[in-house]
Amino acid sequence: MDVLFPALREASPRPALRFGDRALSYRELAAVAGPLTRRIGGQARVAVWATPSLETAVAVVAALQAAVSAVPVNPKTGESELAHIVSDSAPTLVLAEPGADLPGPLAALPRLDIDPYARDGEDQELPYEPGEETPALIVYTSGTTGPPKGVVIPRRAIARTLDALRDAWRWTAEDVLVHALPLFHVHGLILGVLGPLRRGGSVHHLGRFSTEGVARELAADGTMLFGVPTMYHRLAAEAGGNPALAKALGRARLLVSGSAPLPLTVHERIAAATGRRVIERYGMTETLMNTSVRADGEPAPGTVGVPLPGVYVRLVDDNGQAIEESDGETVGEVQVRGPNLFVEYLNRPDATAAAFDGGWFRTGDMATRDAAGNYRIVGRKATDLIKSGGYKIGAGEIENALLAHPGVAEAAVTAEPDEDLGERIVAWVVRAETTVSAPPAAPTGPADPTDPIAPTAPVDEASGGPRPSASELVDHVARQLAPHKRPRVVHFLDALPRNDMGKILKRELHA
Ligand code: MCA
Ligand code: AMP
Repeated sequence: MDVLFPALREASPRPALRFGDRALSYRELAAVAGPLTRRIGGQARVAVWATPSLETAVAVVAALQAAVSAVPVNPKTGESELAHIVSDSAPTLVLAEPGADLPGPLAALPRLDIDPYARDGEDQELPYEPGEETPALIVYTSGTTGPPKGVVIPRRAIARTLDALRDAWRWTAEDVLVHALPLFHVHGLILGVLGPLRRGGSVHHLGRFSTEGVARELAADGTMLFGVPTMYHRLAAEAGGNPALAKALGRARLLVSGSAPLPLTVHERIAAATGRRVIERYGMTETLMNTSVRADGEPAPGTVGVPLPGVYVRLVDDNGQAIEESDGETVGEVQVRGPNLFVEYLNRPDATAAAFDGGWFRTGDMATRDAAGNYRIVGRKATDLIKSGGYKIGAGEIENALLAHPGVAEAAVTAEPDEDLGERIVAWVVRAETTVSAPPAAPTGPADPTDPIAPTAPVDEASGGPRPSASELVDHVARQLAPHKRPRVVHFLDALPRNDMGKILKRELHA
């Protein structure tokens, strides 16, 4: 296939990566990646401890150049989720920043520390570019039930998506992308790091999101900003009263939102404060990017724009028939075909087969299409998938984690609207009527006073012993899965509403 990162091969002196005050040009990146490819070449698969750092970017670039597939791991992943990811993906080596304290299953693997400034004597040539179907990344994503699935993403999907975005966004080597997204998902890693590198442009990563950081980088030389709606919500809330932030946002060539729907109110507040419109694009771990509002097109707030070049998108009704209407009203499931698609779910041929409808990938998203061809996402087929802060979270995985707590007899998880997060996770719990002891080493700190969860453990009337408090259950989920999967609200009930078959009636819970 063509070269994934031409500027890296040319060892251009132009700036490539910047994280805080640490930066690498393409020439420097090639000089550190070359020797690394030799050290990791031949590995079956590597895990990358994906902190928001220069080390992570270097590790992923080196793995891609070495044709070794990389599994980016959220450093906050909890015990049971990490055990699953490591046993499912079976990495033979872990790449991490020096000094990182790796937890159990990763600590047991051979480890290679990444020093972005290491110079291994003579410059090493980068190896030949591997074929386009070579798996590049395995990114874990949640489904409605069970543990997350590993999405096998080939080089072809990365190259084609990034080239389609070049066209839609007029993305060039002159662009300086600003972002603060995590580096273990498609948005932050593929679009946010590999995107600038494919163009020969540069990325400034903030390390962690803050409105001040965004204002500073856009006021300097940033030309584009990528964020999730929660970030734009926070920027919109502040831009009205912060002229420096409003001016910095107004200077940007392109403000792009994705991973979840951006409410119209946020679109309007940003436009009013900055004079600049946010554009939305729509994608998925399995499909990378499908549609976008074009930089050179009509603004279309509330829509995710038109299919990207090379991507086929259709709407399908409940009977499996393609919807021909482009009336902005008829709702169908979005199905996608094109070079942007993944190869398979790792070790899950059953799930892979079920995800396709004769070559079309079923996204599970429901949408309409208007006369101009713009898609509008109106919801999801499965109510058991939650999008909170731009993270996809399955109700089933949280229910399983809650049920694994000895103090929980029954559990159901739902979502409710949240101004900041889009959706917040709500847990409905029936506690076991027995005395429970807290799991070992449970740091049951006080609950956030702004969280509507009970701060203390009530006493079990039958046994007189403590029953798990809301904050204990919240910590338990954060510890087992990941902090962003923790319930924000916990309700305790005497019983869950069920139908005659024993199925939980989730709709009745919020009533
Ligand atoms: C809180 N924390 C805890 C607990 N409670 N830790 C342990 N136990 C607890 N009980 C910690 C958290 O780890 C975090 O730590 C801090 O408290 C605050 O957490 P939280 O409130 O959850 O987050 P936030 O700081 O408010 O973050 C909002 C955010 C974030 C920055 C918008 O949600 C975010 O980065 N979202 C991006 C999601 C994303 O990239 N999605 C892309 C996937 P600390 O402060 O140390 O972190 S979708 C995709 O890729 C597709 C293809 C697409 O279309 O884009
Ligand atoms: P993930 O599996 O984490 O990659 O998330 C993919 C899902 O995020 C999609 O199936 C959509 O439900 C949602 N999504 C991504 N971008 C948008 C957007 N611009 N508007 C609405 N939903 C989006």
